[in-house]
Amino acid sequence: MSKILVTGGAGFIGSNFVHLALKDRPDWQITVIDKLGYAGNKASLDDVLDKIEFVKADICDQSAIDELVKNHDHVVHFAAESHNDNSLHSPWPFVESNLIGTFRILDAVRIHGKKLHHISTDEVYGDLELDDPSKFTPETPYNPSSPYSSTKAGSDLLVRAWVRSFGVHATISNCSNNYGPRQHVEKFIPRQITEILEGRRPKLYGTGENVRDWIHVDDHNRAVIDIMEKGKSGETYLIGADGEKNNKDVIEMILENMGQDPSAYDHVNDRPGHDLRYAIDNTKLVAELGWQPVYTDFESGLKATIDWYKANEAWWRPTKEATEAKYKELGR
Ligand code: NAD
Ligand code: TDX
Repeated sequence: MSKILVTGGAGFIGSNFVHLALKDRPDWQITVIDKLGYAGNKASLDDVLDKIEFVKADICDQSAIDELVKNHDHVVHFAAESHNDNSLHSPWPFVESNLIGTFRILDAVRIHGKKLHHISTDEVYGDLELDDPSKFTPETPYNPSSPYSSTKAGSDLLVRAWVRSFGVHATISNCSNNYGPRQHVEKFIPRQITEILEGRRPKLYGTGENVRDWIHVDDHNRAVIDIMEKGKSGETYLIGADGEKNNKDVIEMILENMGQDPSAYDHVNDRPGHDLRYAIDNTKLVAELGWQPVYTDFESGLKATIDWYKANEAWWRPTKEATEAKYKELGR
């Protein structure tokens, strides 16, 4: 029986990880720590609360983290401030959770001799040109653009230093853009779906030529489990499922799928410093760990995601108004 501590387990990817792990690894004993910030939603775990332990606490709280890490075998660290747009007008929570919080976890893992898997993003590599045929590899130099991605890059470097200097057992994964159920309505795909459900038009930043490499959240989390079980300490694994699409095409697909005119969207103010393109080379993950994505058809994964938001209005409704009020201030 492995005792797994999941940080940020009330967020989008963390809550989907808990659901998947309960199904695929019934011998794991799972504890979630989450501060239930604006993006944390305990309702994402409502149906499994009797199967896990839930602790409402901040990962920056040294004594809470020390006590929890001491009593577990493996920490999987999802907790972070995760939205680029927020990081552009209030960067401090990103420095706090992503850097100081990761430091607290690393130090507890070092002191108690436990294992860590650190969840990171492809955004640490910066962006690629639209016409560049190359993709990010584990050797691509770090070149983050936003306060969000720079604090994630810093957290990765802390992990690498704790492995090298203190012999901590840790792995890192850098994944591309996730989609699926239980994603906060501030993010691109859920925002557009819920705008349409509200009878409003989707909002495309700038020209919409920007490319994201979409992966279903369950494919990401299956790779995380593979890395936790088979990954080598000190190694970085890139997770992506060859899902490159530009934002304009995705908005049109959402509109069509929801029975609307595919051109019925608005262009709004662009994001300052907006990364052009992300693309992941997943060769190492596939060759060394034998991982393969299950959701290879983006349109059917997107349709299932749209259906989830249609069926779960009670989940997203409480956060929708405040999210759109924030965007209105930014002209987006
Ligand atoms: P999210 O914002 O939906 O969830 C983050 C969770 O962490 C929330 O529940 C929040 O309450 C919690 N949290 C934040 N700061 C905390 C703190 N100081 N103490 C305790 N809990 C705290 O984000 P997400 O999209 O699920 O992302 C999870 C992780 O995956 C992040 O590390 C992110 O950088 C990474 N990631 C996300 C994507 C993506 O497409 N969403 C892609 C690659 C990597
Ligand atoms: O309303 C919108 N209109 C729009 O055109 C929103 C919210 C976004 N966009 C664009 C900006 C991006 O090019 O869509 C793209 C995706 O935007 P986000 O969902 O904000 O994601 P992104 O900035 O690419 O970052 C995401 O993927 C990497 C996650 O939020 C990060 O946590 C992860 O590290």
